Amino acid sequence: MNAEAKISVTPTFRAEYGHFIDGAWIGSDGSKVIGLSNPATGQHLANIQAGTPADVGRAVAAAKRAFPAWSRTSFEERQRILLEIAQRLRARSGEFAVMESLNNGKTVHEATIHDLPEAIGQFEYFAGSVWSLKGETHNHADLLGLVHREPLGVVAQIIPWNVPLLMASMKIAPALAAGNTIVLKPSEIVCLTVLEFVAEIADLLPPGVLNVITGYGQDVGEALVTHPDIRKVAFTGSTSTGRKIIEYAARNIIPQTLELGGKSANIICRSADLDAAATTAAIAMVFNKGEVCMAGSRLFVERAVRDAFLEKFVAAVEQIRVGDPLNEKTGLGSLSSRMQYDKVRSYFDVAREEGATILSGGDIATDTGLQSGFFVKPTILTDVHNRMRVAQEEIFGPVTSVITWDSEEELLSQVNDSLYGLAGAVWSEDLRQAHRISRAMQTGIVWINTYYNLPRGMPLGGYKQSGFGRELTWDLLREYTIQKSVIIPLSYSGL
Ligand code: TXE
Repeated sequence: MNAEAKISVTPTFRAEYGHFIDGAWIGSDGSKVIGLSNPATGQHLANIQAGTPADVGRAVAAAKRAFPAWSRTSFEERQRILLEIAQRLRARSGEFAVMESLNNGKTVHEATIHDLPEAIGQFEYFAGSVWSLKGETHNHADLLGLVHREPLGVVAQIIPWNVPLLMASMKIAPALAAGNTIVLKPSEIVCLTVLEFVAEIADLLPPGVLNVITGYGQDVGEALVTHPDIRKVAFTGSTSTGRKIIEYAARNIIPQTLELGGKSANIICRSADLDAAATTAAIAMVFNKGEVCMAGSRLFVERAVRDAFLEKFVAAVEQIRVGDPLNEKTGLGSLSSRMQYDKVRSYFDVAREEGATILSGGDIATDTGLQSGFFVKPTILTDVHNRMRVAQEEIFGPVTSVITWDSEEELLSQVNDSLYGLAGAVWSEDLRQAHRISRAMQTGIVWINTYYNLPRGMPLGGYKQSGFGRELTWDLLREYTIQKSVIIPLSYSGL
């Protein structure tokens, strides 16, 4: 291994985190802890609280108390605080990138060039959004209508383990901008950066405005979402847990924003720039170890260019170095947990049983230079048809199924034959064809001749079982506010 490429930043974080409630760190009602560890080495990092419904009750009560004052803060004040949060993150971004890598197993390079700038960007972007909360006027001949946008109250936010700091930022920034108070539950598997981030910004917010409860989903999730004082839930995670969230939300009829799984199609047409398409398809497959809801996990290649494309694609994938996430030359780090490791490996067996050919990878990676860790080789499956489990189910690892197509009609029926519809791409130098295909794809994002390129403000969200609601955009403030119509006749009408 290249020792000189190893990152030298040593982050500062605590040995144990409490729940963050009403501006203070407190132990759990149940006094049990959960260990956070480094999936690449097995090293213990910190302990967090295994929360209980009673802890949830305390956090919601604190957020409810803080709401009236926070909802009345001026736009200037909210903007100033959001920008200051961004500034605090920027000042420690090197440390946070290493912490994210340590706890999640992603490469420090990805955390540095993606997770941190994007997380900072969320606070800067939504700092500007406060000025969009200005409401509407309706000028009728003898009547004035006003439409106010009011914050909802206490919102519940539940996030996963794959990009924790960015997910927390995507949830916290718009909710605060809109004037809500928050109870956030990060993943019990990876949340070191989320907790250290909250510790870093604690003094910037009045007590109770942002509260964090840690613990297992089944222990605190239902208590949180069904609490009678919660006015909205925002969730990112699996489709099966998303279904439960909808059931919980139904009890008190609260709105939901759900960002769930995906099985995105990356489509290669005969006119594509094959070099660019192959290099990018490799990134679409291994970025964040494939633990991304938008990963390019179904690769539809037109038969005429199949062999030429695959040669370039295999070459690009086999160049990727699997190993120590802290080494700046590493392209693919450790999967986040034993759960993901077992899941991804089980799909290698499924692929074999279903008759797919493993063109590259299909195994654990042992030559990483580390003694332990959840490392798998980037894996290309061919001889796949779209109805196979490997093409239908979210594997959430660096695994791509290659499906060959002949006609656009047959292509689109397969692309859209999926429970999911989050993202996808089409590679074609024929712009008419690219637009035609992009319009027909039942998916929330379509990239043309690029992948994972999401400029600030463009909405992210799904079709079908990938969820509903759109994040990353000012429009999200609509989901964090409620409209009130005020009607004023300009002369006495008797009605
Ligand atoms: O997800 P869960 P898991 C997919 C991916 C992955 C699979 C399983 O395919 O392999 O889901 O991952 C909380 N009430 N995605 O089991 O359970 C949980 O504590 C309330 C895609 O980790 O959805 C965590 O904070 N909350 C996805 C969060 O839900 C509950 C990202 C996500 O965990 C709960 C992650 C309950 N009953 C996984 N049960 C994406 N869209 O990017 C769990 N949680």
